[in-house]
Amino acid sequence: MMELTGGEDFRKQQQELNAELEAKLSTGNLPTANILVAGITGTGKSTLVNAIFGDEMAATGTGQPITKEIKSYGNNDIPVKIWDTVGLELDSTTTRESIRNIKQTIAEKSSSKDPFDRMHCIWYCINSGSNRYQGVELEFIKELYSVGVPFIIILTQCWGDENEVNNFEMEIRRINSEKGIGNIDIVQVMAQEMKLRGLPPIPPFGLDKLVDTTLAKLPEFITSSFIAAQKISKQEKRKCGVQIIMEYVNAAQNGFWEKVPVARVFATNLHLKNMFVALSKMYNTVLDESAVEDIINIFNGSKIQIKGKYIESLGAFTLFQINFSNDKKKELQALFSQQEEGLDKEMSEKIASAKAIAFYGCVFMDSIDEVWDKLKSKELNEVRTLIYQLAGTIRDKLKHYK
Ligand SMILES: Nc1nc2c(ncn2[C@@H]2O[C@H](COP(=O)(O)OP(=O)(O)OP(=O)(O)O)[C@@H](O)[C@H]2O)c(=O)[nH]1
Ligand SMILES: [Mg+2]
Repeated sequence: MMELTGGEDFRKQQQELNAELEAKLSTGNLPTANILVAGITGTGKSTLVNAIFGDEMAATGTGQPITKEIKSYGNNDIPVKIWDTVGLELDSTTTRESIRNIKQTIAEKSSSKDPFDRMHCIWYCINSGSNRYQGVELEFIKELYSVGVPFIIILTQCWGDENEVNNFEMEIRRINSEKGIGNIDIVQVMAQEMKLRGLPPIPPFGLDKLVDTTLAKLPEFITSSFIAAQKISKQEKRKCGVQIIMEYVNAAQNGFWEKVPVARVFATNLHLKNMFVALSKMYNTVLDESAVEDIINIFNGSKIQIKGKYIESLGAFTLFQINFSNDKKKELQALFSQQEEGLDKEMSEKIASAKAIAFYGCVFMDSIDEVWDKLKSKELNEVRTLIYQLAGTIRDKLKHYK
């Protein structure tokens, strides 16, 4: 009986969290995912964080000392906060005390009533070349793992002999199971290109695997934040982008969130703008509302505007070029197969806005997707360059449909 109630409470809480997440997704104001990065000095924690979330993460984020051992950093544009454990040394006499303090901080955070405030994942870094997994480090992992936060071991700087690294990984697994620590995920990573004298550089690898593994372990309500913050997997961003578009399409079909009389075209534009901002944030660009307005104005000022009937006939075609999950595709197909003639004015307007939202949403997302590949992250941080690039890409796409 008790268990059933607990289960229902849990489900209810999950539903509430998911509803909250959906609301946040469509505004682009995502909650912040908390990730603790631990491991001894010099294993490559900062290098890894920068590779996943971009250099500006650590550069512009003011590190805030939480305790003697933990510093947190992040910035308002990235929906993730990194909790960095600094300066641990395996042979230091104070290490045990440090470990205790770190564990306590996480445990306190993890008992927070607000699930958004908890620690959502721990990345524990071990240098793949260290070839030892014992003593204080083992204790450290055991302590941290026992808090119950999703936990991943990362073997960093994997540029050495592949067999050796694999053997080391197996050794870690063996010891973990022997010590009853559990079956912890282990990911081999090379966060940054490695240059060795006289040899071609070894490119980074494993970052995508780390993103996937983390996504599989994170509580669902925080996954979109992590997806928006990371710079590795575009595919995941796309999935979330489709979700954002669908929310706006559904809202448009229902007459948007609030009733907007007559000025339907403007209403569509306003919602278009909000959708573009949400999509931009998902692709970690610096486009804010006014930048998006600039882009929309470029098109309002140009001759490239797609008339309703073109959207009608070309919308479906466009959508098929975009990677959608099957059920979303069916939803959009159904939308575009709806005829507006014969419907009353209000209904036909709703459907027309929904089609416009779907069409422009897909074109915008596709363009941002393309630009994201083309530009280096530094350039993506300059609003003007980004507006210019994006407007050009959108124009090229829309020209197709004129
Ligand atoms: N080429 C290459 N160098 C790496 C990689 N990871 C770490 N390094 C190098 O290793 C050194 C230490 O890396 P950091 O990222 O500063 O290590 P850390 O764990 O943050 O160190 P502390 O903050 O002192 O605890 C730096 O010189 C990095 O350039 C990697 O994936 N590739
Ligand atoms: Mg560091």
